[in-house]
Amino acid sequence: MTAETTADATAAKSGNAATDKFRSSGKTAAVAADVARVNLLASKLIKAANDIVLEERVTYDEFNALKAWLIKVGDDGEWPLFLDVWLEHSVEEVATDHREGNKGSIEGPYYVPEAPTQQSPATISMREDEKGTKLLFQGQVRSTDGSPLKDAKVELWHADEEGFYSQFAPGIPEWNLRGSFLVDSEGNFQINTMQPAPYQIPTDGACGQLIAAAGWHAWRPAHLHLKVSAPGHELLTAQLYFPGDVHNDDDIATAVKPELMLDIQPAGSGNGVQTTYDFVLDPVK
Ligand code: MBD
Ligand code: FE
Repeated sequence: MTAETTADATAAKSGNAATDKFRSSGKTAAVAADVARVNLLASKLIKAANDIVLEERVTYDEFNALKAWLIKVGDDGEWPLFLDVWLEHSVEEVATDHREGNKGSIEGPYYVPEAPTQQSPATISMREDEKGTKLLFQGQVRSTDGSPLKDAKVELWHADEEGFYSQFAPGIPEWNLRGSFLVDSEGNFQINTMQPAPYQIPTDGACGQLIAAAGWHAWRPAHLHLKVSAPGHELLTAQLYFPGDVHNDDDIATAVKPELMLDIQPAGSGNGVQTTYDFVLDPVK
C-alpha cells in the first residue's frame, strides 16, 4: 500500500477525525444536567421544526429525505462540521458579547490542543517544501487597561496553501501549520508561517450534499485560527482574515467580522508578506 496523500482526502476522513477529536476533547462532559433547561431548549427546538412543517406543508418525501440526510451526517462524522458551520457563530456571540477587549470568532472543527510550544520569535512547524506565500504574523497581547501580558500564549493553526488541515486530511505531518507560541517580556510575538488558502468544506459528504441541493457554495475565506490566553484573562478564540478575499462577504460559516480583518503588507525581508495584529484580552471578572 502506498502512503496516503491529500489527494485521498474525503469528507468521511476529515469528518470522522473531527468526531473522534471532539469525543476525546473533554467537552462531552459539559452535557446539561438541568431538567428545566433541557425541557425549555428541546421543546423550543422541536416546536420550531414543527412550525416549519406546518407553515411550509412539508411532504412525506421531504420528511424522509431529512431522515436519510441526518443519518448520513452521522455516518460521515459530519456533526462537528455541520454544527460549527451553521450554529457555532451564534453560540460564540452569546458567549462573548460582554467583552470589552478583542472580538473573537468560532473555533471550528479543526482545533487540536497541545501543539508543540515555542518561544517567540519562531517559525511554525511546516514541511521543507511547504507551498505558498511566506507570512510574518506579529503583534502584541495586552489587557483591556493597555498593559502588556508577558505570560500570554498564542496558539495558531490554519490550512495549507491547498486548503488542507493537518490531522484532518491524510498525508500531512502531524503538527504541520500548528503551534503554540510564548510571547516575549513585552507581550510581543513574531511567528513565521505561510499564508493559508480559502477553504472549501468537503463536498463529498452530507454537508456538501446539502450545499449542492440548496444551491449554496461551500467556501470559507482564507483564515488564521487563534487561541490567545493569559493568566487571569478570558481565553480568546478568534480567526483573522485577508482583505480582498472574495468570500469575506459570504462565509459559509458566518464567522467574519470587520474587526478581524488583517492589514497585509509586503514583508520587510522582501520575501512574502507581513501583518501586525494586537490582541486585547478581558480580565476574568
Ligand atoms: C473550517 O476550516 C472552519 O474554520 C470552520 C469554522 C468550519 C469548517 C472548516
Ligand atoms: Fe478553519
